[in-house]
Amino acid sequence: MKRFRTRAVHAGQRPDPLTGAHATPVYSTSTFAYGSFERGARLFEGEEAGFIYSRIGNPTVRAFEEKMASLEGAEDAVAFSSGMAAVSALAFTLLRPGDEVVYLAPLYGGTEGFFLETLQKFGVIATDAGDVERLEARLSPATRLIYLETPTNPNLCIYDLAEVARVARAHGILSCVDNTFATPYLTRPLEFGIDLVLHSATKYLGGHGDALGGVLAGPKELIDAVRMEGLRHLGGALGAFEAFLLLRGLKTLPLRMEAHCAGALRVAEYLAKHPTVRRVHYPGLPSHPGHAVARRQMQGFGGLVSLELPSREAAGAFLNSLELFTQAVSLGDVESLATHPASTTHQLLEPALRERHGITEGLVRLSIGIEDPDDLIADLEQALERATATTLVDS
Ligand code: 4LM
Repeated sequence: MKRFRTRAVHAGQRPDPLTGAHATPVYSTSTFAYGSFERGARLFEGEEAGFIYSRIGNPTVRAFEEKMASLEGAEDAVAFSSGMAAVSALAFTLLRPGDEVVYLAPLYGGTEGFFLETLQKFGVIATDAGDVERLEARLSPATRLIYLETPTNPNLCIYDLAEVARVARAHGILSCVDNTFATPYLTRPLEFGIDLVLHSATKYLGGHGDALGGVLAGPKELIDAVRMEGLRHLGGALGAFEAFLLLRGLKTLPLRMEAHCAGALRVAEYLAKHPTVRRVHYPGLPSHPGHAVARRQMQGFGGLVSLELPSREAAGAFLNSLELFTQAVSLGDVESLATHPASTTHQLLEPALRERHGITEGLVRLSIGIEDPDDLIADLEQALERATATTLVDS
């Protein structure tokens, strides 16, 4: 098998058989002519492989799925219109009333909200196991799925994938890791024995903040099941143009991730020395509680850095003073972004739940882009100066 950087460029893509087009064309078509009554019947029976209708398969989207399967080391992958479409398709395919999802918090606020509110309406229970040490004890006969992120959104906890996989396998329970923050360049969960890996492709996979997408990768049998139920019936299909943008983004994933990781480490080291910053969360800092595990399971520590300022007001003053960072949700773009999770990405969670997950009012999440780290640090420096002035006035 070719190495990762080579697969990022080539996997899933070949010259267009009809025209020889070198870049995978945007197959902007809803439906595909099957040519004859007999072939139509064979396609629908699954006796012959071929495209039928773009909600369940499209050549541009298929190239993206094949590239992602290759990068994650999975048998197959299925793409969606967003990360949340992937999460909901997975859940509605695998779970039945009475089943339980055990998850390791925190998660992206939308995912935890979906687990606690939407799934509950369909009789599925979602339980936060708290940490890996307590995971095994929290499983019940109804547990059907173990779900986690690592590093976690927004405060970058690290979970031990080998240990999660061991527990899941010992109990015959499926495990799924949302690998959005790490990307397959830094961590490939399936190599640790995890069953399924999910992404918001909107983030690092696309990398340029111009496309929404999601993807799920894993064993062919499970991917087929999710495609034929969760994708076909819920309908969250990835568009061909978005697939084209994601394919283009993926070619430079390794190069971008190197720049994100190098920049984030510089920023984290700078912030860790700043007197106004109460705490820095970055798995690349030796002081991070998950540093040793991160060293084992990541080939770089990622592009997200979170910092705790003394108060919500200080966080607001800091964010309003940033000039190079854009105040916006989302992450993984070439441009640096900054947000206040408690009032944005995790705002829907009950304050007590946020508190329990360590999503404090002073927490700010930075997505470090690929700009020159010296310019980013200069911007943080001037913004921290203004936040410090606010803090002094407050106290
Ligand atoms: C954000 N995140 O945090 P779509 N999984 C993870 C995520 O961070 C997200 C999703 C899934 C943010 C969006 C506003 C770890 C999203 C959901 O947004 O549906 O592609 O992915 O800023």
